[in-house]
Amino acid sequence: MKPAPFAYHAPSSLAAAVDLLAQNENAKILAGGQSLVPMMNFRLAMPDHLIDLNPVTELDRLTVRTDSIEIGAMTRQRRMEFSNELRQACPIIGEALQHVGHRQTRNRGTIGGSLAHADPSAELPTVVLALDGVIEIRGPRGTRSMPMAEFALGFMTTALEPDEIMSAVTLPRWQGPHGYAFVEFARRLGDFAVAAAAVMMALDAKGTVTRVAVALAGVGPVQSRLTAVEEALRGHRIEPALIDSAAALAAEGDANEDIHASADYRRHLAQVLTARGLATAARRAQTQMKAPA
Ligand SMILES: Cc1cc2nc3c(=O)[nH]c(=O)nc-3n(C[C@@H](O)[C@H](O)[C@H](O)COP(=O)(O)OP(=O)(O)OC[C@H]3O[C@@H](n4cnc5c(N)ncnc54)[C@H](O)[C@@H]3O)c2cc1C
Repeated sequence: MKPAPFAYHAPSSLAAAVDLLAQNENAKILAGGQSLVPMMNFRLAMPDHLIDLNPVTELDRLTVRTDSIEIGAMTRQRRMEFSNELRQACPIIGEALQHVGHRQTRNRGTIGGSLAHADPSAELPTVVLALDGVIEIRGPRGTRSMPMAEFALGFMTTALEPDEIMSAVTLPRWQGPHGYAFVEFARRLGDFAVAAAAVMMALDAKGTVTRVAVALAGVGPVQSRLTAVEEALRGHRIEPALIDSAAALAAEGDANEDIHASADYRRHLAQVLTARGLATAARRAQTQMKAPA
């Protein structure tokens, strides 16, 4: 199918893109086009104006600092996947990207597009939520930022106003030895997750969980932080029985039901994937602690 007719704009700066978005009604931002273009082809999206961010080079940046990582909204998923600096600073991102679509979609797809599209099964928003990422937003009223936990409001809905553009995401870096894991169940390689879990974990010398973050995708209408699981782990020595009892809490609560999986099956996956993610993150944290400084 072909999209409905639209006017195409190619601004060369973020400021110009914000102006165009403010001036034109029923306008849409085009990033990698991997979700928007199929939706336009099916006429599920029919913007009158398409504002292409691809010429806005200031949005394509990846800066790894000692305490944080800043990623411009137009940074391609493939660039993130291949960045040695990012792999060393925050390997969970690369692990999650292995599950994001296909090589071809990652060549075009951007981090901003994935977060703004807000698919509840998408991997990158899950990782950004687990890492307490902060979203930077530019609009005609200036720049604002908000935690990822407040950015995704519901099924494919974000806190972006219609005249705002996501410009970057900042990820605070975990300091000291820690483990990570991104685990997913999908019907086929490259498909969206039926369910997925992102886990970060730090242990002390005795194996006690000092810090932990668990985020889940694909189960509810939006990615969620499993705070009950985190609380059950924090301050306790990590061992298989603790992982099992904490992961059981992931199965509590509502779950989506659709052609891919029943609600019960999704709850089961939530528990299994959380347990696997916790075990892998704990093992990696222990290995990190033994590694020579
Ligand atoms: C075959 C196939 C398989 C896929 N599998 C997966 C998968 O397993 N997991 C997954 O997460 N994704 C998957 N995707 C989608 C993924 O490839 C996209 O990269 C992602 O969903 C959107 O990113 P994009 O840069 O292509 O954004 P676009 O498609 O260009 O835009 C998506 C939406 O975000 C808005 N938007 C984009 N950038 C901004 C911005 N900076 N500010 C405000 N709004 C913005 C657009 O207006 C649009 O509404 C798949 C796609 C295909 C075609």
